[in-house]
Amino acid sequence: MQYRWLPLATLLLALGLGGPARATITISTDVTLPGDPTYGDTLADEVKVTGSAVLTINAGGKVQGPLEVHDSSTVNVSGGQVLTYVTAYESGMVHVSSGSISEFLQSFDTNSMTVSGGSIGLNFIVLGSSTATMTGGTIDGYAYVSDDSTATISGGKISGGLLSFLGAAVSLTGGSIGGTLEAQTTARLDIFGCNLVLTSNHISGSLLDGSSLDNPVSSASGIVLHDDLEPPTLTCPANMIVPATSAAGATVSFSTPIAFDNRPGVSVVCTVSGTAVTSPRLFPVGTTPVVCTATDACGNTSPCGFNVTVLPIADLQISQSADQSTVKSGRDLTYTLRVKNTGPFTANGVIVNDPVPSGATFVSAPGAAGVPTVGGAGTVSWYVGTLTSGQSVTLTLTVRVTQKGNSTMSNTASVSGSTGTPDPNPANNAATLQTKVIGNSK
Ligand SMILES: [Ca+2]
Ligand SMILES: [Ca+2]
Repeated sequence: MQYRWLPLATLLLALGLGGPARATITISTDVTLPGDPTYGDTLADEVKVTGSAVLTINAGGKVQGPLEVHDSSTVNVSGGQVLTYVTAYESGMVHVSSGSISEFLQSFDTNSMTVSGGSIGLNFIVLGSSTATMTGGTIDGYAYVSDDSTATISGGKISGGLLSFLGAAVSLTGGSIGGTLEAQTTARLDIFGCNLVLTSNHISGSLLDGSSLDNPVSSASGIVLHDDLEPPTLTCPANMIVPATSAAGATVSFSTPIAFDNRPGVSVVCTVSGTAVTSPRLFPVGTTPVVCTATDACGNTSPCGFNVTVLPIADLQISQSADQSTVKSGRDLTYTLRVKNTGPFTANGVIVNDPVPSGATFVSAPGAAGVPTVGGAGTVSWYVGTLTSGQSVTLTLTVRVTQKGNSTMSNTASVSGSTGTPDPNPANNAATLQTKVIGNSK
């Protein structure tokens, strides 16, 4: 162990020379304070936790101590108080998430310790190949890390300073450190942040959690700075094409672009015309570019983009009637087709098709662009072109009935538009009319 840098009072306590002799309470089965039937809310003497026992100190629980954690046992300080100090031996574990340890927390062997909340009144001492993690809480004194131990600090507050010795490996990504940063005699202190600057006796910059670093340095030889200069990578969704659902456009859901970075803390914002947007969003008819930017914890950025195209829609509909509900075989029959665009947008490329019914031959179709020969069979086509919303057109087809009487003749006409103007209601794009055929007129 390396005691050269520890204050004398801490050293005496660490060697067990500081306190008056007390009785020892040995705990070898799980105990939770307050509420344990044997102990109530207080362990009033020195306490030794052994075996694989778990001692949990919740709010209202109190341990006089000193408190020793041996073997593979665990102490959870989750809201109560340890009025002296806590020492971990062998593979003992200590987790401080709330509450307080009035003096110090120390580990001597291959211990595992976490501090995520609460407070430690003096020092956090990590020795003997221990592993320590600090994500929150406060340490009013120093953090000492030595003897090949490792410590990871990403949050919380250490008021005194962060000192490492003798093969220790310390990683600092966040939190607040008062006082000096040291990495002496083969220790290594890796600092991850943004715009880190190390001069001979001072270090400044910001850590990855955004907290600022502005500390004296007593030895810079083992301090390694890791500025994040690497921008995130950002992958946008593919371009989207959707039909409008109303004259206003369409409400479109898009997935948030996926960002990766070498450090935590990357954020993604998407904008349309410079204004932040989130999914789902109403997009107007037409093509709208969406621009997204990923920003990492150090302000490095990467862009990506995608287009949302909302197609105009037009509900075309067709209906038909005939000039006779009952026709004699051999006579002519005229169908009237009525085609309407009920909107909400203009329809383009409108085509009406009407195959001459079987049992009839073609006679005439005014305005049709494609017709069968007179007396023949085939499909009549009208290229109507553009129909604005609400506009309609009426077409006629005359056929000669050739099928025998006492039968039924069926005519089906259909309408379609450009694929660039989808039809939200295809069910009314075809109409069929049945006409009764009676005996030969000749
Ligand atoms: Ca980065
Ligand atoms: Ca339709």
